[in-house]
Amino acid sequence: MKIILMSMPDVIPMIMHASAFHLSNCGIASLGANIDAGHDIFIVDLIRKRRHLTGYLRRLLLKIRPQLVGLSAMTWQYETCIKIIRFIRRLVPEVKIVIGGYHATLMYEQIASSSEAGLIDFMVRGEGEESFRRLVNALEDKDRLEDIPSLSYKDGGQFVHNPRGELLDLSRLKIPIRDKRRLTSGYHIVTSKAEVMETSRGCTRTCSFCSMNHMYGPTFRTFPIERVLADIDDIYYNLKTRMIFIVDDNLVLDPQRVIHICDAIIARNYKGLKLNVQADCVSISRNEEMVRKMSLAGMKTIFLGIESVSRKNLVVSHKGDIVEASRKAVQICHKYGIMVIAGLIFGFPDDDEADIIENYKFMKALDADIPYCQILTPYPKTEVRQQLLDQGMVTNPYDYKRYNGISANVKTRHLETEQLQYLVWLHRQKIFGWWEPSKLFRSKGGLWVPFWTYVLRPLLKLTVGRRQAKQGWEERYRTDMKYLAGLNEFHDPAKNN
Ligand code: B12
Repeated sequence: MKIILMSMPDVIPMIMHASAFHLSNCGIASLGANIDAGHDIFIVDLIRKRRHLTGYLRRLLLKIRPQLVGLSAMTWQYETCIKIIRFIRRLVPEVKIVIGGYHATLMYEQIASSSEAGLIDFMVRGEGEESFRRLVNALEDKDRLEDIPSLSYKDGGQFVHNPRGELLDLSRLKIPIRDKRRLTSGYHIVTSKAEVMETSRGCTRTCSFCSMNHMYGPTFRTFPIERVLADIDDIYYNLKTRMIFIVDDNLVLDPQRVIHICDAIIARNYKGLKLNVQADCVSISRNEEMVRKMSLAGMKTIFLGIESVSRKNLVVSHKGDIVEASRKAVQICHKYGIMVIAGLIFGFPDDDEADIIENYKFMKALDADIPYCQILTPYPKTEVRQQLLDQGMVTNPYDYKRYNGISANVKTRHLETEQLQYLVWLHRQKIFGWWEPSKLFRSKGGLWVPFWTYVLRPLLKLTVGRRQAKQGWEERYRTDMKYLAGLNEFHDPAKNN
């Protein structure tokens, strides 16, 4: 059978620009790798085809003429996903369509009773490898749809939802597809070629804004060290890529495991390996020896979710008191030469302008290398969504396209949605200004740092700064928002084609 698996083209400006972070999708690459032999599988990350989406899709579909297309979408990408499905159906009407990923997992019941249900043949909820493998077999009459766990299929035109399956034994999964079966290329972080891999799945923390609970429950499973090394070998030797983004939600839940992995990586003596990971402040702040090993193993940046330093907000987000922990975590990371991307979330129900300023000032004083700021988003089925709905704080409950982490969909007791969006933008400009690379960044950031400091930043200051002096903050804000609003407005490929 000919199968195409696709991830969506929608992107937000990560760190500084919408083109800075273009990574492959680990989910579809793992699904494709784990079907049984005898099928032609193709992996396509549409983030790399954003500019020529319609033409690319047409050529791809007409050339391959797949029998099955699988699409992966987060909540905010679902609208684009549906547009693409319409187009696929028009070009290859006989094709079967399966969707999976976060939106299908969270919203399968709503999708099943929506007007789009007719466009979709199957949904896979949760971890997909085993259900997808069996679905492919069932389409060749080698398995039965009604026996496949976590699958939603149609019977008499209506979706039937099979019970969810057990979590998978990760030691049985093959490494993701990164060879010629992956038709898109050019994945990068800023100017470095980059690939993604996993060392674990799940997280036992209970952050109320996170969607992961519905994917894995509050569990944490790890891949065997040999598999982690096989993944690195594939990326390092076969793809000659040195930069790896480890997609684990929280790499450091088991510090002893991290030390074992680091020792194994150090023993392999990969030259120039650069690993980027996500971790929690508390584990980092309490495990200096682990951080030292992480640095020796090539870990260069850590994303730390600080979220908010206002005490009242930490109660809402279930983060515990991480103010001291975050200070200590940044200090330890810097001591071992690891850069910190620090995540902040604005828009908790009690936030006012003073809280926004306080949080930015805290972040500046923290000396984290890059601030990553989001606005509290009421993702479907999260605990925080229900709390915010109950308090009447969600101003956009259903236009999920705006659920991208940077658009305000809530208000607070002190700020209307538009004010919140504006003040988060304004104080970022005022407090951080044109980003100043930290001391560590200057010493480790390579050629990109002088390029930013001496070429790009002066240029931007001159052009944007001049425009702003003339037009004022509000006009510049409106220009930025217009850019954001248009970023993922793809031409509906099903229209006029
Ligand atoms: C790594 C990661 C990123 C990376 C991107 C990596 C990449 N390749 O693009 C970065 C840091 C850039 C990122 C950014 C964002 N992310 Co993010 N990210 C993750 C994270 C931590 C891991 C994703 C991953 O690779 N998992 C491993 C793979 C194997 O699992 P998977 O993708 O879930 O796929 C499995 C199943 O879902 C299923 N499946 C998936 N697709 C399909 C398709 C079919 C056909 C089938 C059958 C099955 C199936 O089977 C797969 C294999 O088991 C998740 C949280 C998590 N731990 O899952 C958040 C997560 C996906 N991100 C999220 C969000 C919101 C974002 C942002 C919008 C905002 C933000 N947080 O910054 C941006 C948008 C980025 C953009 N495109 O512009 C949310 C999505 C919530 C939602 N309800 O939609 C999550 C769940 C985090 C959360 N806390 O809730 N992210």
